[in-house]
Amino acid sequence: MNPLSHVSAPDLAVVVPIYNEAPNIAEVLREWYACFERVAPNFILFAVNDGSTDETASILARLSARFGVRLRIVDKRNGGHGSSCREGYELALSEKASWIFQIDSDGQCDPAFFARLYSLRHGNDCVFAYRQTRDDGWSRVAISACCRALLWLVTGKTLRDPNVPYRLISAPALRRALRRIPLNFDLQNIALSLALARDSSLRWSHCPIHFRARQGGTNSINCGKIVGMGLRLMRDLHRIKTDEDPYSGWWTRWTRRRLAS
Ligand SMILES: Nc1nc2c(ncn2[C@@H]2O[C@H](COP(=O)(O)OP(=O)(O)OP(=O)(O)O)[C@@H](O)[C@H]2O)c(=O)[nH]1
Ligand SMILES: [Mg+2]
Repeated sequence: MNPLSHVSAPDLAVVVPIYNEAPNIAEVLREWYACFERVAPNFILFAVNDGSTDETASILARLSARFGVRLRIVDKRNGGHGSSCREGYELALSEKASWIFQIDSDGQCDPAFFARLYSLRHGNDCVFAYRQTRDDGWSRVAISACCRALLWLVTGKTLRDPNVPYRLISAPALRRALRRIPLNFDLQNIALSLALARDSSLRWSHCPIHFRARQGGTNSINCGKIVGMGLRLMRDLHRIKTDEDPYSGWWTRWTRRRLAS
């Protein structure tokens, strides 16, 4: 039986990708649960355990007993942040949630800003936070700048913080955008920002936040990994160019033109 069968379609579905976050996950879920219960009590939270090899799975199982049906634990093979978000997004849509909110699971996202961000949904389709101040170092600031430049190059638009893991999207906007993004695209959240920014029918709002440093555990994305991510992004763009699959959104056409010239 679907454990949520007695819960009405949620106003809010929260997607949390998790990989080896044993030092953080209990506190992150505790503080966010308290926040959602106050601000958006008809919510469900998808904790997407991305094949963690530490104690994350057993901690989540314990939390499941404490938090009940609003916590949905999803176990998957490790596929990275993008594939975890994508799986969570698809599940959120299948539960008919009105709004989908994504955060990370290492304690960098502070619930103190959520009430304000959530209140901005009225009359909007996308409410993205932007990191006005942040404690996670220059390399992360540089990554965000690269994402902003890429988005501008592809769409001609500037989003203040295209890779921010603090984003609220209406279900219809998310559904339309995901249709344009191949499942095997590695950096799903960057692709999602591109697809949303490109949709001229959407209304946007932005909300300043402070982004904390990772609360526990070790920094998992070093310079080598960042270069790898950049290379995979280029590979994905190339794959869109050469794929014979039926995907034929604006981005494929644009990329094909660019890579062919
Ligand atoms: N690194 C990594 N993170 C994943 C993976 N799957 C899901 N995640 C989650 O994705 C989020 C972002 O990863 P982080 O390692 O925090 O990336 P970051 O914020 O750039 O780097 P930090 O400074 O280490 O926090 C976290 O909530 C992870 O738990 C994966 O395969 N690898
Ligand atoms: Mg992080």
